[in-house]
Amino acid sequence: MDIIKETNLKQFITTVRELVEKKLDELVPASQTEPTRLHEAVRWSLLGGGKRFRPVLMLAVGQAFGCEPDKLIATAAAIEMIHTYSLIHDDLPAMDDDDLRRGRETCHKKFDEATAILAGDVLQTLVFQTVAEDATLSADIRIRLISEISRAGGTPQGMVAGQALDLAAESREISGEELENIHSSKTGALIRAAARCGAIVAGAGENEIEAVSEYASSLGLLFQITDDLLDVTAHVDALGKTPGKDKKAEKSTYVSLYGIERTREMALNVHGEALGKLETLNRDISLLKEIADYVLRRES
Ligand code: GRG
Repeated sequence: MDIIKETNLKQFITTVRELVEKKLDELVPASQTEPTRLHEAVRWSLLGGGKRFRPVLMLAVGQAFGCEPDKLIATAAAIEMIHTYSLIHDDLPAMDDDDLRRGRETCHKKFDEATAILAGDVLQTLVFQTVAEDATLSADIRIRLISEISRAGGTPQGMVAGQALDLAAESREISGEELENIHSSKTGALIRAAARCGAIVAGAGENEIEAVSEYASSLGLLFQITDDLLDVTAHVDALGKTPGKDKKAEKSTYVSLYGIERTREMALNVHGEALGKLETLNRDISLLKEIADYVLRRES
């Protein structure tokens, strides 16, 4: 498939969502596959909505470096799988204990806790199978992608450690620096990995990968800041998950530490930083700029 022609982000997002959802549907076992309850649960969480932000970012970075979607789509789907596994486990009673995700019942509510844990486990391992078996890529690239994604998951700088720090920080006030550190690992690591994987598949140089990485770090921070704002300002229908959860869990957030107005100013500053990091790239960065604008203004 050729480079996606749409330069408008809205159209690009629609096209990427279609591609990713088709790929995800192919990659996960059909609901009728035994054990059916497990596979129904995987499909319930994976194919039931979601912005597909990380795949959009990966394909937009790949496209900026001239790479066609065929080489990017399996890894983008894999990144959506690891993200979905984290959401399933995050919603469990032992963690955030939530009933609503992506506008419908969370996995453990629809099915049961054991099935939800196992559905997350299936998705986490399917991630690495998907990348390892992607015949459109060389073995070297596949190994590099597996390294990037696994680092974003389980290392001390990754998502799981970030989740542990986040849980440990509940019910106590933390510093702005601590908050940034939690989010850099919990949310930022996977967003960074999505962008880096796009650049790696596209054959970008090391300096370019670093610039993309820095852009994605700012984008991840912006994503979290707007998440905190939405938790206090958005309605449940737009959000598709329960708003007001942070306050209820006595979590420190950008809003609880700095108030709404200062948090909005921080969002603008971080947005500016993200754009600044793109300037060093001698590429068509229009979509990547639009993604930063979208994260700044998002309503869900
Ligand atoms: C349980 C290992 C483990 C990790 C959980 C990402 C995460 C770590 C928890 C999610 C908690 C949360 C609400 C974080 C705020 C930012 C964020 C990652 C939101 C969810 O991602 P979206 O908005 O969700 O991209 P969709 O549904 O659109 O894919």
